[in-house]
Amino acid sequence: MAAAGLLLLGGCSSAEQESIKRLAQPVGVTDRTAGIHHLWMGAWLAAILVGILVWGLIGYCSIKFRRRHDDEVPVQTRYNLPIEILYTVAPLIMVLVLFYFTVTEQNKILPTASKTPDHVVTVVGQQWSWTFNYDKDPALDGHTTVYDVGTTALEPTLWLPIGKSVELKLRSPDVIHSFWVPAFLMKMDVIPGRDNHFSFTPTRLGTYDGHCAELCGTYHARMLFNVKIVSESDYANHLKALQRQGNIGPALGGSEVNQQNGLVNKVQDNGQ
Ligand SMILES: [Cu+2]
Repeated sequence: MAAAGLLLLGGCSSAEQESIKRLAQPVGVTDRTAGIHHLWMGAWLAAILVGILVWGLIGYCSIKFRRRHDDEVPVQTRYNLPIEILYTVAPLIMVLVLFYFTVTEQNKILPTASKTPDHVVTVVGQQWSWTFNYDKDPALDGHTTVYDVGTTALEPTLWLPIGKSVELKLRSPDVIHSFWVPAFLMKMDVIPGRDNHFSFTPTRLGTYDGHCAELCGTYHARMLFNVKIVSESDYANHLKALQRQGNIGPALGGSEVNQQNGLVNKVQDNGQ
């Protein structure tokens, strides 16, 4: 089986091989992702072991109790209490074990790194794009908030500096959205009236894609964005560029989306 596996891997590119080894999970890009990856691999391992056991039992039963020449019906066991208890308790144990590891991991991921993160970004999910407010960022002047914003036609980009702690505050002015960057290996709902937030430190340079993961209306599928993890100097330069462009916030209501760079939202164009 190992040889067959190797043969199968041999036919793939190195990127695909890496992906297969991670069981299709993207490479994590924050200081919180290693534990999530272990949880993912552990859950698969548990599922495979249970699968092998169940398939084994199915195979064993279908051979042992297959139809024979004598056509005799095997003993039919009904209302067997020990067996009933076994297949009630066994799944319960499985769920409890998975639940335990999930909650333990969640408790490690969610606490803020420190009381004063290096950068705070207020993420607004609005129908149907995103606004990223860099709150009074020390990389700028420490008291001006600037923002990036997108439209359904133009994906916005969230810029983050590598190696610095970041807190994302998630806000929605309309309906429930969900902030999902697959490379963060987690997502969190953006709920009107609720102050959801999470912290992390980006650990890998690059551009990663993001989505809204909660069906939020007609153009839900267009709520795409990018995350760019860059050097501290590139981050500071980007914030300065936003300031020069006049993207001075905070922009929390989602209405700024219609004024960005002279872009006018189609809905407004149509007078709707
Ligand atoms: Cu959405």
